[in-house]
Amino acid sequence: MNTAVSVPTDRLPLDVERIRADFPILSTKVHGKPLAYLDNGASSQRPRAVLDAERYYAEHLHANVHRGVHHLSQVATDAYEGAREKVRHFLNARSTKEIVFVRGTTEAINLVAQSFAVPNLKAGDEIIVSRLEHHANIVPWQLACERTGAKLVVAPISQAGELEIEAYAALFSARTRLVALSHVSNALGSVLPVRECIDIAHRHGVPVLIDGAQAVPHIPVDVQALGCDFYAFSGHKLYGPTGIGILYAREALLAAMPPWQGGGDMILSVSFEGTTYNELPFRFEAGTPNIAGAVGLGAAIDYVTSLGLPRIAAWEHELLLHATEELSAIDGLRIVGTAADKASLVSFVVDGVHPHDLGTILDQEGIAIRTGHHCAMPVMDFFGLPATARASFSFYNTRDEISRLAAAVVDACRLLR
Ligand code: C6P
Repeated sequence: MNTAVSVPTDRLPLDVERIRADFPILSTKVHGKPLAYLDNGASSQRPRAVLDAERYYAEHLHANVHRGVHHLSQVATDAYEGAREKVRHFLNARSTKEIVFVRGTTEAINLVAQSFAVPNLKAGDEIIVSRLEHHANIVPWQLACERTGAKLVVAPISQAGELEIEAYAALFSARTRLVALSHVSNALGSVLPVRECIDIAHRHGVPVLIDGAQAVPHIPVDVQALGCDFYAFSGHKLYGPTGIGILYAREALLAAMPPWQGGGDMILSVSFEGTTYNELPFRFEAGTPNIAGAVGLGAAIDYVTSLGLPRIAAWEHELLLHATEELSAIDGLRIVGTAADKASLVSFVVDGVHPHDLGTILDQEGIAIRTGHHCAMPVMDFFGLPATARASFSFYNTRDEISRLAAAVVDACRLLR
C-alpha cells in the first residue's frame, strides 16, 4: 500500500526560482549588481504571461471595443469583456455590471468622490477616513468636502500602526455619510480589520469604500464576504500593466450614481434635447478604454491565481519575518509599523541616516527600495518623521535578497554615520 501523504498542490510551497524565471526584468543588473527589486508596493513587475498577453492582443486582436461589426472589433470586445469577467471572479462580485475599468486606484476613488459623495453630501455631513490613508484616499474626499461643506473625520491609529477600532466606532454620528479605509497601509504594512469596520459602518447605515491597492497582491479578497460597497485597486501593483485599475461598486449604488465623465461608450443616444446613458458598467467608462491594459490585467489575475494567493501569502509572510529579524538586529534601526497583522513590507528609519541617502547607497548595490513619505504624509506626521525607507516584498523575492538588503544597510550606516 502506498502510504505517502499527498499534499494538495494549492498547499505546496512556491518554487521561487522557477517563478523568478517568469519575470524577465528580475535578471537585470543595476550598477553591475544583480537587481534586488524590493519596491513592489510602488509597482510590481510583470511576468512573461502578462507581457505576452499584451503583445498578442496588439498583434492579433486590437481594434476599438463595443463599436464595430467587423471581426477585430468583436474579438477585441471579447478580450476586454473577458478580462472584466476575470476581475469579477477574482473579487467574487455578483455581476460584471459592478466592475468598472478605470486608470487605477486613484481614479476609482475620485470617481466615487465625485459621483457618489458629492451628490449625497451637504454641509455638516461627515466622511470617516483613518490616519494611515494614502493621499489618494484623502484628497478626493477633501475635494468633495470643499464642494459640499462636509468634513473629514479621522480615525486614530496606535503607535504600532493599527487602527484604534473602538475610537473608530465612536466616530459615527447621524451626520456620517461614508467611510473610506485602506485594506492595507502602504506606508506601514498594517492590515486593517476591514470586515469589522464595514460591519460597524453598516450598523449605522453608512456605506464603505475600501482602498485595496496594497491588499489584492497579497490577500484573497471576496467583496461579498467583506460586504463592502466600493473596492478599488490598481493593475500595476498586481503584476499587471500601469494605467488600468478597478472600481468594484455594489450594483444598487452604481445604478443610482450619475455619470462622472461624458463621451463615447457611456451613452445610448445623444441629441441636443438630451442624452440617455448606457447601462452598467459602461455608463462609467467614457471614451476608448485601455483595452490592452484590461487584457494584461486579466492575464495578471490568471497568473496570480495559478500560484494561489494563500501560497503567495505564506511565502511573503516568511519574507516579512526574515526581514523583520535581520533589520531589527541592526544597531540604531527602528521599524515603523509593528501591527500584529502585517502585509509583506517593512518601513524603517536608521539613527543618523537620512532615508534618501540610504536609498541612494542601496541603489548602488542593485537594491531597489522606496524612500520618502510614501504619499501618506499624515501617517509620517503621526510618527514625527519626514520619511522612512520602505522595502516591500513580492512572492518572487528571496531570503537572500533580504539578507543583501540588511548587509547593505549595515554598510551604508558605516559610511553615512
Ligand atoms: N501607492 C506606493 O509606493 P495608483 O497610483 O492610483 O495606482 O495608486 C494609488 C494608491 C492608493 N492607495 C494606496 C494604499 C496606495 O499604496 C497607492 C499607491 C504607491 O505606496 C505609490 S504612491
